[in-house]
Amino acid sequence: MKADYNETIPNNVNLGDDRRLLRALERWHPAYIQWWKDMGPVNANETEVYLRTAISVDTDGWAHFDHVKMPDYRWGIFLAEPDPDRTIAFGAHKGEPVWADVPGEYRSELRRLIVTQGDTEPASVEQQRELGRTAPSLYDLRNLYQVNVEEGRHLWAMVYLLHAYFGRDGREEADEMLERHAGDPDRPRILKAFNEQTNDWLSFFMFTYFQDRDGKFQLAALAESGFDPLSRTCRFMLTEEAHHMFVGETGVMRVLQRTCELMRQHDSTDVRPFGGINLETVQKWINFHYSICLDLFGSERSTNAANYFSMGLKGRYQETKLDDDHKLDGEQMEIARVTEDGGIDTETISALTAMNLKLRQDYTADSQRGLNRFNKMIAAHDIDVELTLPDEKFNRSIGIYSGIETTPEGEIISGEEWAKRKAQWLPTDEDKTYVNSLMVPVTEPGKMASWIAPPKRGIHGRPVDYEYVLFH
Ligand code: BYC
Ligand code: FE
Ligand code: FE
Repeated sequence: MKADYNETIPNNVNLGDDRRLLRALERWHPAYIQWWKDMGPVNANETEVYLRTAISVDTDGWAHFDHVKMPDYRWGIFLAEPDPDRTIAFGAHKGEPVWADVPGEYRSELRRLIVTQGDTEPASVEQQRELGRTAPSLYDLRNLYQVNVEEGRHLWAMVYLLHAYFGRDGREEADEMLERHAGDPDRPRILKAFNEQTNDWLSFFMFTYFQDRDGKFQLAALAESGFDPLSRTCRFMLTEEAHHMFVGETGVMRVLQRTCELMRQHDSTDVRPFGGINLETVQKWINFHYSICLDLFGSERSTNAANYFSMGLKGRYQETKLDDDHKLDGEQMEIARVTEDGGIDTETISALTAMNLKLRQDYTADSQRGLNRFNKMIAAHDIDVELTLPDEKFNRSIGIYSGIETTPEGEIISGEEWAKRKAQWLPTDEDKTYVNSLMVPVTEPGKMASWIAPPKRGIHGRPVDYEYVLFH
C-alpha cells in the first residue's frame, strides 16, 4: 500500500479519501501538539534530534533518519499490509474471515481494549518527561526522545482506530487520552504502573526493559485480533517496540558493565565512592520494575480475558504456533490459590479464564532471557553475583497474591516482617537519592556519565560521538 507523506498526517490508510475522518483527526492534531508541548519532554521544543521517522511499512526502507525538532516530527498512521486470506485464529469464530469492521456485539469490549492500550502510550511520555534534563550522553538523550516520539505515534495508532471505527464515543475517548495524566491524583492513567515516576535513568532503562516488554506481549496478543485493523496496526507497532526494548536491555547492560569494571578496578563490591551503581541497587530496581509489570497483566483469573479470547478480540502470544484447538472450551487448568490461613494450595479453573496468566508466563520467560545475558557479562568479569527476577508473589497489587507479602524468593512473610525487611529488596529513599545524585547531564558528543559504559556502536551507522542532539 502506498504511503501518503504529503498530508498533515502521513498515512497508508487513504485518509485523503475520507474527508470526515480526515477532518476529525485534523481537529485532534492541535490538541495533541499542545499536549506534547505541555506534557512531553521538558525544554525540548527547539532541540533538533537525530530521529527515525516511520514513512512506510516496507521492511526495507520504512524509516527515514534526520535531525528534526520534536514538535515537527511527522506522527503518522501506518498499518501493516493486509492479508486478504486472513481468518480468525482462535475463539468461537475460529476459521471465519477476519472483520474489516467492528462487530456490533463486541463493540464495547473492543473499545475498552483499544482505550487501555492507547492510554499507556502518552502515559509513558509523561512519566519520562523530566529525563531530558539529566541524560548520561547525547546518544542516550536521542534514544529517549526516539522512544518518546514513537510512543506518541502509538497513541496516534489507537486514536485512528477510535476515530475511524467508533464514531462519537470513539472521538470522546480520543479526547480523554489527552486529559488523563500519569500520576494525576484526580485523573490518573488507567493502569497503575503508568502512574509511577520515572525520574532517573536507571529507572528509564528498567522501564524500557520491563514495561515496554509488557507492551510487546500485549501488542502481540492484540495483533492476533479478529478485528483486522487492530491486528494490522499492532503488527507495525511491534517493529518499533523492538527498539524500545533494545534501549532498555543495552542500557542496563552498560550500567552493569561499568559497575563490574569499577568493582574489578577497586576490588570492592561498593562502587558508590567511584560514581558507580552497586549490583545490589540494580537488583532492587529489577525487583520493583518487574513486580509492577507483572501487575500489568491483570488477574490470573479473569472473565474479561476469557471473553476477549472467546470473542476473538485478543489472542495468546503467537497463537497460531500453539498446538491445541485454539478454542479451549471445557479445558481446565490448575492455578495457585491463597488459602484462608495465608498458605498456598491450588484450584482447578477453566483455562479460558487463565489467559492473563498464560501471557504473563510468556513474558517472564522473555524477561529471563535478558537477565541471563546480564549474568553472563557479570560472570565474564569474574564476579560471583547473579541477578534474578523476584518470585511472582513478590510485591504484587493485582491478582491472587495481592493480599500477601513474600520475600523475593517467594517465601510468605507477615506484614510486620515485610515492613521491617522491604528496604533490603526495594529502592529506598536513600537509594533513590544516591542514584539521583549521579544524574548529571553530559552533553559533549561521545562522553558518558560516570555510571555507564559507552554503547558498542552508534545509531544508523553514525559514530558514538556523533552529535545526535543539537541544542539551540
Ligand atoms: N492497574 O479482569 P482483570 C504498553 C483492573 S503496555 C489498574 O484482571 P483484565 C506500553 C481491570 O481494568 C501494554 N487496574 O483485568 C509500554 C479491571 O477493572 P474493572 C498495554 C487494573 O481486563 C511501555 C479489574 O482490575 N496494553 O503498550 O483481564 C510504554 C479486574 O481485572 C490493572 C494493554 O494492557 C492494573 N495493572 O486485564 C508505552 C492491553 N489490571 O473491570 C506503552 C489492553 C487490571 O473492575 N488491556 N486492572 O473496572 C488488557 O488487555 C487488559 O485491560 C489488562 C487487564 C490485561 C490490562
Ligand atoms: Fe508503545
Ligand atoms: Fe514502547
